[in-house]
Amino acid sequence: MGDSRVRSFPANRNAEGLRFAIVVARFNHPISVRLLRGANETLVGRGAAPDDIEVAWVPGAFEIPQAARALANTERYHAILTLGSVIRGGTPHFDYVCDGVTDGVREVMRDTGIPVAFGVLTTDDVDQALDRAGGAHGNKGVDIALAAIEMARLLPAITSPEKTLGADG
Ligand code: INI
Repeated sequence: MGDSRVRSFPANRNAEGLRFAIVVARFNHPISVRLLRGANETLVGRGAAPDDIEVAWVPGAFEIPQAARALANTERYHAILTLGSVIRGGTPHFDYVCDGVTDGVREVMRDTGIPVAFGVLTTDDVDQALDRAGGAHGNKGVDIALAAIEMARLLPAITSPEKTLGADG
């Protein structure tokens, strides 16, 4: 966009040849499966081979960072996706789980350098979560699959620009 003398890295959302791990929380399972379907369909729709997508289920959102770190440390994946939903109850528990998963995912990304897309819904009620899991407000699984692909393409483009394809190439 704009001045052609300015170097830019165009968004590339082609997932061909990329490997992904998806960590998904079983808590609020009906929401999780909708998010997972959206993420999977988007990765495959963008060219990822189904064999190059691995899914790790964990009990709840609080466990997501630990599994994401273990997966990142294998160095088998170009990006990791995290999916789940935390729904506000009548106690401060919601805040602790939200803090744990957001801080934890950020730390995994910082410590490993591997993109970790954040797809954990944090909502006041189930309806808000359903709206964002294939309902009125789209599907967060789709959004974060695109973010994961884009980041998996961007990082090598920054470090080895000579080997990089153009936008969506
Ligand atoms: N885990 C979630 O993924 N979503 C929630 O809404 C939730 N609530 O409400 O408690 C939740 N709790 C479980 C937590 O993530 C851990 O699995 C548990 O504390 C064991 O470590």
